[in-house]
Amino acid sequence: MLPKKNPTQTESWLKLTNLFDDHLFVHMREQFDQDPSRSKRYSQQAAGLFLDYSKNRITDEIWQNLKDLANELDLSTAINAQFTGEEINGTEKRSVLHTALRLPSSQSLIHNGVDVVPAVHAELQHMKSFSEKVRSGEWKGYSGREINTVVNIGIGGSDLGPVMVCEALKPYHTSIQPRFISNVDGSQITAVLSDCDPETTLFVISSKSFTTQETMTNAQSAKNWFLASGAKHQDVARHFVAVSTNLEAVRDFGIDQQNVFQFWDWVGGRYSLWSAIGLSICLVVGFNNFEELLVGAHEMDKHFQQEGINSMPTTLALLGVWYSNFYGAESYAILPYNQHLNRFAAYLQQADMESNGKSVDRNGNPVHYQTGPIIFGEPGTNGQHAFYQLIHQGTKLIPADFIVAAKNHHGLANHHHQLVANCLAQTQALMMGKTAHEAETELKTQGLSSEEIEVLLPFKIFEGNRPTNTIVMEQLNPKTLGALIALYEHKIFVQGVIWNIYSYDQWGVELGKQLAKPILKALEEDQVFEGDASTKQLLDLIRKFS
Ligand code: G6Q
Repeated sequence: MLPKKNPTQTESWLKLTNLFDDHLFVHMREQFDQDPSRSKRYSQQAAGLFLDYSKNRITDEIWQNLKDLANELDLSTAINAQFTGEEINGTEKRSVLHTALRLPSSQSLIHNGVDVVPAVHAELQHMKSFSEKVRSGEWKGYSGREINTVVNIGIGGSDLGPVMVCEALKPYHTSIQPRFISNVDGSQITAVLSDCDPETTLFVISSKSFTTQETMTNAQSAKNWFLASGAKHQDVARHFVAVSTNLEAVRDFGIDQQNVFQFWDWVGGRYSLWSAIGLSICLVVGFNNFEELLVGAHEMDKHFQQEGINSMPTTLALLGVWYSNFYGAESYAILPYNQHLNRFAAYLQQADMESNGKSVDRNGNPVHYQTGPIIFGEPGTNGQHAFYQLIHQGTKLIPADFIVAAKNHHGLANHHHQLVANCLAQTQALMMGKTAHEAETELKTQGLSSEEIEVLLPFKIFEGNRPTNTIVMEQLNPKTLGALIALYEHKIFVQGVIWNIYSYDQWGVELGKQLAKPILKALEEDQVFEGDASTKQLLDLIRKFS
């Protein structure tokens, strides 16, 4: 079981509070000047990723106390509880074993008396043989043509992972185009289907529960579209497959039992891309690349399990705690300098905010400290021309992770040099800032008069001392991507352990779903809505206009 200690009641928390007061005015720039070994000391490597965390507001003493905090809160026990399949999702009474999906077939993991690894690998084999048939053209559509488009229909955890990975691995795409339908807004399915040919399109209906309103509505509309094209009911089996834990509901939808890919209730939705939910990834990049993704994640799992408090995920987690709980930072930027990672921040928004957006602790008490931050981000260099101004000179402290690969897939060296230079320059600027003296010298060099300089100077100063981490990999490939995703998964877990919250439930998404039912009924049946005056007014207005 997970420990249930209030972090603010620990000795280390108290020490960190005092250290925070003592170090409030220490500037990283001075720390770098005084200690040239700082970058080496605050760097680490794991699973093909290099992390430089030296541009953070830490000293050796602060760092040691942050680790002591993790120790006092029994992080090692918690890691062991997760990896061995204890029911750490306490409110849903479930184990959390996405790490088991990445175990090699030679290993075993006993869950409720059964080794889960053979079942995991049997399903991987199922995904392999199916994806190879489709990719080789052996699997044909109803008119005898090969499949060239895969449409994943799913939402939340059954969408964001596959979308993000398919985007990230674009250089590994071959003949099959991925498309995604998630929103119940009919404009998405209309746009996607307008580009698809029913004879060459395969639909993957991805839904753990197979009851999610959006997915079921989209799946039914896709089936109607398919049948309206002239296909017959018996052709559905060649164009629709399902990924689910609810086999009965899949059968009721009319999908061939042979074409159902399974997973288990110990795989949380937002941690499910490693399971059969990754089928669309397999179809698009090939099974070997999907396997490499698992290998990279497993390497990070081993590192995390072995190194625990000294691991890279714990480093990121502790730095996040330092800024959230002591500096009061409320947000966190994910800034990949890689266009292929353009959905990475959106993916982490779900992984992090749905996991750690909690305000009740594991004892059922309200928490009186910050928990999960607001995650946002866009790829560099685009973000530089948009929201970076606030990170550099705004009133808020926004810790940020910069992610960059040394090699590219496109071969345009001048583009890549500019990309890398910008990434490194941003972290340097955020750390160093620009002093009044430097700004004044610069303005003088530009030939400004002393009166002009006096007016302009306050705007030209950068305080600096803004914390960043930089994650470097040789190349963004399936293996490093797997390691990168697992890095953040474990970071989120460590923070949940420290904040004494349950990271693997999501009760907060339920209320809106419940309240949508009577509104939908009122809309569909043109009935009077019994509810609050504002909602009633809005509903009446929409009905009047429609
Ligand atoms: C993730 C959540 C949620 C879920 C979707 C889709 O952790 O549980 O985002 O993935 O609601 O659920 P289904 O896969 O059951 O359709």
